[in-house]
Amino acid sequence: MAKVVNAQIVKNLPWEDRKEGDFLPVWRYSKNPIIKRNVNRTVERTFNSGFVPFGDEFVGVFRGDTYTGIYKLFVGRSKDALNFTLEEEPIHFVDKNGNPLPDTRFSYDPRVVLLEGSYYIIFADYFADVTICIAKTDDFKTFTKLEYPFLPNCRNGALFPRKINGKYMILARPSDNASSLFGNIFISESYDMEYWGHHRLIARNNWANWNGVKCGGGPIPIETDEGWLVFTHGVLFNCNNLVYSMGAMLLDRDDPTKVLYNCENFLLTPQELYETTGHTPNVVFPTNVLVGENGKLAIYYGSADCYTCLAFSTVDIIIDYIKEHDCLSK
Ligand code: BMA
Repeated sequence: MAKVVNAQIVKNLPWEDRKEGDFLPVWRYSKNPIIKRNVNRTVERTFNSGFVPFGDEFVGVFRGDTYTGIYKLFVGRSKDALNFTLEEEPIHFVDKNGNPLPDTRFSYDPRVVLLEGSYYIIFADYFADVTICIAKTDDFKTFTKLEYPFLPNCRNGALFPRKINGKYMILARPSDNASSLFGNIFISESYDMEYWGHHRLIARNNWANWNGVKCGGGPIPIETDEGWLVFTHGVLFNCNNLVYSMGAMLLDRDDPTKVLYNCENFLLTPQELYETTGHTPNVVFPTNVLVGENGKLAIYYGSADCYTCLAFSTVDIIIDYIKEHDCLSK
C-alpha cells in the first residue's frame, strides 16, 4: 500500500466507487461534466483549472473563456467540490510592492498549490509571448505576480508542494506560441523562486504512441512514500486531429529528476461526447487532484476545451498500473 505524504486530506471528497468488472485505472463521475457552459455573465466556458481546500470550502483559480473569446483567470468557490460559483470580475494582479499591474493579453490553465503556508498559482501568461507565470496569494483576494521563471515560450507549469533538498522544483513544457507539434517535460530548480536553473529533461514525447507529438505536466505532483506521483497529458497526432489523453509517471522522492516508472498506457482518453465534441475535440486535460482518505483521488480535467469534468481512482490503483505498464523497464 502506497502512502500519501504531506497532502491536505479532504474529508468530504466527492466519490463514486469503481463499477464491478471495470478494469480501467480511472473511472469517470457519472454526472460529468460538473461545470457546463454559460457559467456566468462573463465566462462562457471554464476548464483546465486548479483549486484547494480553504477554510470550510474549496477555493481556486479558474480559466474562464469569456464572451469576447479571451481567456482570463477568475476566482471560483465551492462547498462540495462539485458545484462551483465563479466571480464575474477577472483577477487583476499586483506587483511585489502591491502596485496594480496592467492586465496581460490572456492567461490560462492555472494550477494551485499550498506551499509554506501560501497559495501559489502557476499558469500560462502573456509576457511578450506565452510563458509560465507564478503568482502568490494568502486570501484569494490579492494576487501578487512573482518574476517569470522562464522566457517565452513555455507552458504547463506544475510547482512541487515543498522544497526538495533545499530547492523549489517545477515541471514545465517549453513550446511555441501555437498549438505546438512538439513538447517534452522538463524539471527546473530554484533556491528563491526567482532564479530558475539546473533544467533537466525528464520525459521526451513519444514514449508511447498516445504521446507521439507532445507530453506535459498536469496537476501538482502528489508525494507518496513510493515517489512523486505525476499525472501528465500526452498528445497523439493522427491523420486529421490532435488527441489529448491523461498519463502518469512516478518520480524519485528525493531526486525528482529521476523517473522511476513511466506508464506506457494512457489512464484516460477521450471517449464520452463531452470529451470528443467541443471547441477542441478529443481533449482530456488533467490539471487538479484532491486527495481523500485511504489514497482516494478526485481528478479534475478539462474536456474538449469546454467543460470541467471529474474522474476517480486511488493512489494504489494508479501506482500498481504504472508499474505494471512501465515502459522504462522494457
Ligand atoms: C494545450 C493548452 C490547453 C488546451 C489544449 C487542447 O496546448 O493550450 O489549454 O486545453 O492545448 O486544446
